[in-house]
Amino acid sequence: MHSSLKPFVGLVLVAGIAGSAYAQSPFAKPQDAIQYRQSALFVMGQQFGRIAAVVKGKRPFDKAEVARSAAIVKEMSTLPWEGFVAGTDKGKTHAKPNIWTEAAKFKSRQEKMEQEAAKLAEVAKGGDLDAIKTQFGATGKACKACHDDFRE
Ligand code: ASC
Repeated sequence: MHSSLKPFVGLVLVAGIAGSAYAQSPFAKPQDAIQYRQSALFVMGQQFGRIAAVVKGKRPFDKAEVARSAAIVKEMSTLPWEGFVAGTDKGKTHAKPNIWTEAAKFKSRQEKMEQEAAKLAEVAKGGDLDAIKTQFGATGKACKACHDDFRE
């Protein structure tokens, strides 16, 4: 290579590395990653809200309905995390920047919530409203713990 080209090749490499965390993600653009995680969390919130209404006595307890909502919450609880790609802390998002600087803590919050949601789905299949109420509380606590630290 002609020595005068070397700085340019270097620049291209640096640009490639800077963009690579994003380029390796499955999303076409940063806003898609943001929208993806928000979509999963929105569906989760809607279904969790239906269970909340039952728990608060504002909606009649239909065992099959609650079991379905809890199964959806469980499934949704696994989805948002892949949307928290590096470089998606800006834009239409409530994500706090410490999601990327305290990654281990963020991951432990995710895992806790997934575990509680999985338990809620299990309990909901059983159809015992008191047990559902208890596990609903534990799951909501896990939602809140993450929001307190990582959501604006
Ligand atoms: C919900 C919802 C949340 C959690 C959280 C629990 O219904 O949308 O984000 O519960 O408020 O504290």
